[in-house]
Amino acid sequence: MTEITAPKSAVTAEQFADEIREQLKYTQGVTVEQAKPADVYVAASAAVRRHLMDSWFKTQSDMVNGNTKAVGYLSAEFLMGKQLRNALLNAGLTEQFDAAVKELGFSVQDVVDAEHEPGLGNGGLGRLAACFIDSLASLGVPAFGYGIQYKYGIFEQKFDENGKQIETPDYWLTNEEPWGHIDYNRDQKVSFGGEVVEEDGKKVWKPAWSVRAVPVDYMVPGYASGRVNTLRLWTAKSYDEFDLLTFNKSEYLDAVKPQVEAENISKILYPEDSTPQGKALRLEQQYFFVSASIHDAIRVFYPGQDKPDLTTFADKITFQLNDTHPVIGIPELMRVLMDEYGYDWDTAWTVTNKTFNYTCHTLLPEALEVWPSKLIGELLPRHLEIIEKIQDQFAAELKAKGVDEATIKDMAIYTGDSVRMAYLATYGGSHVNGVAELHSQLLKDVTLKNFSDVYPDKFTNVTNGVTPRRFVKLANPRLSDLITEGLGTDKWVSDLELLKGLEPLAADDEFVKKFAAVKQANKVDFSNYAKREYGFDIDPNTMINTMVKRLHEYKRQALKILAVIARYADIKSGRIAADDVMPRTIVFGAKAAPGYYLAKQTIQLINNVARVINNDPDVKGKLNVYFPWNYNVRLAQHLIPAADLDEQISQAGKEASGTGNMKFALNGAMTVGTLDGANVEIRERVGAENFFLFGMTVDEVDALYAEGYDPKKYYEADPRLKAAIDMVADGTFSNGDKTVYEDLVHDWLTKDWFMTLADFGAYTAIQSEIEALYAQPLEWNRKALINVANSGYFSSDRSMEDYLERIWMTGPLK
Ligand code: Z57
Repeated sequence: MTEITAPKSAVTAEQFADEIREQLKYTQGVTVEQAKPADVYVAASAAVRRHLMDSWFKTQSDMVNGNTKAVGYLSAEFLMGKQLRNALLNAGLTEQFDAAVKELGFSVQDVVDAEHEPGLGNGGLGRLAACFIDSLASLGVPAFGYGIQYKYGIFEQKFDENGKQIETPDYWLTNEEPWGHIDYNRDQKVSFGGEVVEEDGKKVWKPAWSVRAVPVDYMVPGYASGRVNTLRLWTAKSYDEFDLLTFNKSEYLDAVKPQVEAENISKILYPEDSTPQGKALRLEQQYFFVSASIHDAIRVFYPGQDKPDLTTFADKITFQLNDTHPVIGIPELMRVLMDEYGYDWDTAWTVTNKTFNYTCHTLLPEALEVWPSKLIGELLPRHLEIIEKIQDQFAAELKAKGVDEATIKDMAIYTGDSVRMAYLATYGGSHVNGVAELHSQLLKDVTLKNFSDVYPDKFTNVTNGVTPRRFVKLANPRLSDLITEGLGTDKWVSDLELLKGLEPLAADDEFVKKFAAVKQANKVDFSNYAKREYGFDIDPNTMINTMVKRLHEYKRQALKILAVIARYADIKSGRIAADDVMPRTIVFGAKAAPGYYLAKQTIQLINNVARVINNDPDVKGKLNVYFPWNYNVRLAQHLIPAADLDEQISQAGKEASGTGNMKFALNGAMTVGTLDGANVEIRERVGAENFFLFGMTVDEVDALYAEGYDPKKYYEADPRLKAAIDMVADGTFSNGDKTVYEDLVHDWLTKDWFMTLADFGAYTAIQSEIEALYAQPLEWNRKALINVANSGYFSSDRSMEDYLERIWMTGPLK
């Protein structure tokens, strides 16, 4: 007997259909006959939301009235993905919805497709935040996600006729958006600019302008926990609806200027991932949402109190700083406590220090934000004063601890010219964590070494995770059913370590064949999806080999495309007989930051390699390359379940964690990867014999840098590599035009900072191992199944438990 514990509402399909009809009629004003799929989508979403309302209220009152510390996850990005299916799952209404929609005469797919995904994040960091708040709700931990409701999310990517990336705005709010509830009556005022004056021996900030921060609340339903938390995303509105003075001078259009400018703050998500731009508007965004969130937490946890006892603040809520983006919250809480509530510096410091913790998501020095003091001084003069004072206190503390002058200088939070936000976060909060074992180690040994020497106890690791609800249960229903069948229970959805119980089944050929059949069916589904959405003809009987992630040099999409070109040349030249080639379909997905030149060249190259290869009869059926544009959460949910082999090939020591690697392993793909980020831990858990490892280690990379890296040497030494690069240079992929990729080729041959050329040999060498295994489907699938069985650790539920125990010191509501 199979034990089924998934939430299931008592509401029948007929009742749910009636609820949709009611919504259509009384709220939207359309009849079922007039309704379009988009109307039904809105109505069904509103109906599900109503089902979650009581749990939402109860969670909030239990949180405020109980004595469980809440988590405030401060993040500039939440890459949520579509909401409807996830809400239905957690409300236990999936089957009723499917039946009701059919009863109303609509196609379930059309209705679900009507939702435009909220792309309020760039990549891993934003998606991680979304997984984390899902897990907190599922664990029953009271939590707020705090961020920004950008009017425009991550750009929509298109490719022009030359294969170049085109960015177009993401108009995600042009249609009715049923999930976010704007709450005008819980607004906050956020001020900027002006000056600091002394009044009666007290510092008083006289700001020059203010914006109105209005919260838009999204429900975050837990799976089988009965809890619904809140994602509160702030939107900026103007107070000066209309400037009467200007208007009277008959400068009509100028009169709305302040409004336009204020609302700019939440207008657009910065499209850079790991490469901050240092723009004033970005700092305005950061302060905007952090200041509003801090004041919101005071409002929520000290309701109706004029003189709250904020010395207890850190017992009410713990704020997690998701990267350096919200770190201005540290001086902001100091300012609020001192200037708005009258506490002295030391009291304010104690509370602030206890309240904040910082997660670092990178090892790239250029990704750690450093703000010019001038900018902070102009925008937030009082905060700059506080930062200077924090620096004085910090330097004195270091001196007292016996740290030498040179090191104190190296560690400066405030250098006079600039403010280093990672250092401010490390000193200003209680804990600092990296996002995978290797990353946390490198943070201590390299990036934040001085800090770890002085404050060793602050440093810890929490390995990232992903939510099994969205990335297994929703994305891969076939595998989910098979897992439930194999385990005899569906409890794994909220206790992913139970997947371990599948391991013995890897010895059962019949079960492995069922597992293989699931993968095959998913590949057929994906092939149909790719045909429908992109017009691609993907052969589901070939190996599906994926590389999906932001386009970044350190991730080394260049390594993959060079290997593809080399393989193409092998077949063309007859060096490998076409019949000996194991057919592969390579699927790339990647957005490049709009100003990232080499990344954009790489995208263009991939598109043109795809064009040439897919049109060459000599390799037909053997090698195909597809690059579906606009990789996003929706595409991820369709592609990941269909992958046979996934690429995680960053230069060792550069990918902080990776989370795509976890999603692929959980869905039964094999990984080819370097010893980087969470790959290390995945390999440890699934077993070295079930992971295709290649490439230099961190130590080897360091040694090669130290010795002086010369990419030309590798180019000259490996004829296959040379041939591949020469093909890029000689115009094979640019209709004979040698100028198109000259900058890219020049970079490879003279710089190649991430050592793509040095790892090329190892990367191509492991391909024969991969192909030998793939030629034995049963053995391949056995190993893939062992990957699934041993990936339960990579649930974001486990990540949350680690944060709760090591950093937040709180737990589920009673
Ligand atoms: C981002 O997506 C990540 C780090 C950053 O500093 C910024 Br900005 C954006 C990514 C890392 O590159 C991944 O390795 C990691 O898995 C992810 O954050 C979540 O921790």
